[in-house]
This record gives sequence, structure tokens and C-alpha cells, in this order.
Amino acid sequence: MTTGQARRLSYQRARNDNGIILKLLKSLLIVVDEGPQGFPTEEAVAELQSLCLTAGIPVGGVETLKVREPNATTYFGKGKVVEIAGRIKEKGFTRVVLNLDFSGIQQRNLKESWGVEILDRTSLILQIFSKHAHSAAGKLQVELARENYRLSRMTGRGILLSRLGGGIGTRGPGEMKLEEERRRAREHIQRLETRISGLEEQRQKLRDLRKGRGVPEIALVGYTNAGKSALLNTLCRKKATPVADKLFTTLDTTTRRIYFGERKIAVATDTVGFLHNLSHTLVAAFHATLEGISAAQLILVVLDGSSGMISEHYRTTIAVLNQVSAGNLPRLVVINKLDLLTAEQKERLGRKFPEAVFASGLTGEGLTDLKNGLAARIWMN
Ligand SMILES: Nc1nc2c(ncn2[C@@H]2O[C@H](COP(=O)(O)OP(=O)(O)OP(=O)(O)O)[C@@H](O)[C@H]2O)c(=O)[nH]1
Ligand SMILES: [Mg+2]
Repeated sequence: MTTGQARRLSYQRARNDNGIILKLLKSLLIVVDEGPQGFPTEEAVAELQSLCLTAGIPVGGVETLKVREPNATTYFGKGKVVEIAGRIKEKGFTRVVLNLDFSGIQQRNLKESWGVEILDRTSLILQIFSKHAHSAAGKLQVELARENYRLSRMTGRGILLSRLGGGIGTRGPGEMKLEEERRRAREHIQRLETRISGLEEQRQKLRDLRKGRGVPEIALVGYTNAGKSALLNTLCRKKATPVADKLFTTLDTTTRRIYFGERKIAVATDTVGFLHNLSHTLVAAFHATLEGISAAQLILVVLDGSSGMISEHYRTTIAVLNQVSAGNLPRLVVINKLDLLTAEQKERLGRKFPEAVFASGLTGEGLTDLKNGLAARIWMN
């Protein structure tokens, strides 16, 4: 065999192996039906698929389940756990991804019963966050979220480790080791929080400087993928922040100038997007960034006009604004992705959000209306 043939053969083998590996790595998505009062199941499935796509996780199947009363040790009932184990074996899934969070014990038991890796909602989002954080503050916040998540999972393992350790009434070596691990994690968390608040203080100083110079700040907020970064880029006519059809593209805060003519200047800040049911761990880690929103003079709520979930997105956004004490600030709602809307859709949305302006971050349509709306709220109040 010539060297060229050998190389081609090994290349062919590698391609085949990759194919097999990809097939082997297929994940089963499990979405829990929240009932008529909860988040619509179809949307939850689409959202989990989007999160997997963003995280680079190939999806092999989707299962939706109703859970009347979560089981304390396995979350799902015994029968369901066995049924899913059968499906995993039959289809050869190597991972299960769920749209909810478990306790450490539930996760460990399910992993044992199903024999595959289990990714809950927070760890899936954490994977995406790790990929998308670039700035020092962004990376620290992701590390903080990871460490908080790890600390919250240590309880379950404690019981196991203690059982391996001493008898009744004694603290076995397992438990002591766990206490030590917990203490270290808490110290690490404290160090991270100190560093993050140091960075936030720097931001605050910059903010105070701008305030002193009379430069107003606009905070862009909204659901992930609504088009906040695209709108900011169009507003400041620069490619300031990355835009992608993925969830949580922006984790790093970007502040840019917007010129309104007649020497009027404001700055706009683009930051992490929102998602419903974000776990406390994730919200807590981004608290410093989100708190920064409350320092703005005006909130620009960006909604994706083309989404069927616009009302839910609006509600989530307002809930987060209230959480970070920015619920009382003046705000303007912009319905983005105008280029995708039919005249009827636009009319319907106009009735639903009578105060909103329409714009497109992609084509620049409606930009004058948006700028006029912003200027009116900033300088005429
Ligand atoms: N058709 C259309 N697509 C848009 C518009 N604005 C944004 N997009 C697309 O929507 C997707 C998300 O846009 P981003 O600007 O990254 O959204 P974001 O709100 O910053 O998202 P995160 O950073 O993930 O929170 C991208 O694929 C954009 O190209 C618009 O006005 N029209
Ligand atoms: Mg963005």
C-alpha cells in the first residue's frame, strides 16, 4: 500500500469512527409537562432543543412526561424510571437532558438506574455559559455559578460518604472530608464574589463619571435571542457585540455610544439575556451584572415580535427587572424583527403593546422611530 492510500484509508476510518461516535453520543431529551397553567410543553421542547444545539449536543429523541407528585429520591415514579431505562437501552442513548433541576440524590439515583450521564437544566446552561464568557467578569460569574452548583450538590454525596465512614453517632472520615470540601468551596465562592464586586465597582465608577458628564445610560434587556445585540449594533452603527441564532450569545456586558444628533449622546449597555425558570444559582452568579441595570436612566425592553411566546417573554423580563430593583425605571418596549412580521401580526402586537415601537435590528427598519422614542423618554422627562 502506498503512503497516500494508507493516509486515505486512515482518513476514511476516522470519518467512520466519527460517524459512529456521533451516533453513540445521541441524547434523549426529557421535558416535563407543566400542565395548562405552566410553560407550554411544545415551547419547552423547542427551547431545550435550542439549548442543546447551542451547547453542541446532538439530540436523538424527545420524551414528554407528566409528573403529578415528584418523588423525593428519583423525581419520576418507579414505573417511569424503568420505562425510560428500557428506551435508553433500546435506542442506545448515552445521555439524558432534562428541562428541570434535581437534587443531588435524585440525580445520583437516576444516573444509577439509567446508566448514562444526566444533564439537568442548570448544568446545560452552565455548559453554554462557559463557552460564551470571554471577559474577566463574565468568566468569573460563570465560575461562581459552577461553584455554587457544585456546593448545592455536595449534600447528597455526604450521606453516601458518611455511610462508608464511621458507625452511629460518629463522624466518619467521609463526612469530615465532605465538610472540608464544602468549606473550601464556600471560601472559593467568597473569593470569586469579592473579585466580581471589585469589577462591578469599576463599572460603577465609569457610570458615575458618565453621570457627572450628563451622559444618560440605556440598558437593553430581554429574553435571550430577542435581538438585543443586533439592535445595539444597528443603533451604534458598529459591530460592537456578537449576534447569533443561539441562546445566551452575550454574557459579557458591552457599553456603546449612541449619537442622536444635535450633540446628544447616550450610552447603551447590552448584557446577558433572560430565560424563564432560570435557577437561583444562575441568577445569583449574574446578580452583579443584573444589578447594573438599575443604574440606567432608561430600560429598553427588547421583544422578539416573531415569537409566539412574546407575552411570556415580556412577563419573564418584567419579573427579572423587579428582582433587580429596576421595575420602576422609565422604560420603552421595542418589538424587534419587524422584517419578519406581516401587517396583521404587527397590528395585533400593536394592540397588545400600545406603547411599543417596532424596529428591525437586521434591516434597520423603524430605527428612526426607535431613536425618537428613546430621545423623548431621556430628554423630555
Ligand atoms: N429577521 C431578523 N432577525 C434578527 C433581528 N434581530 C436579530 N435577529 C436574529 O436573531 C438572532 C439573535 O440575535 P442576537 O442579537 O444575538 O440576540 P440577543 O438578544 O443579543 O441574544 P443573547 O445574546 O443570546 O441574549 C440572530 O440570529 C439575529 O440575526 C431582526 O430584526 N430581524
Ligand atoms: Mg446578545
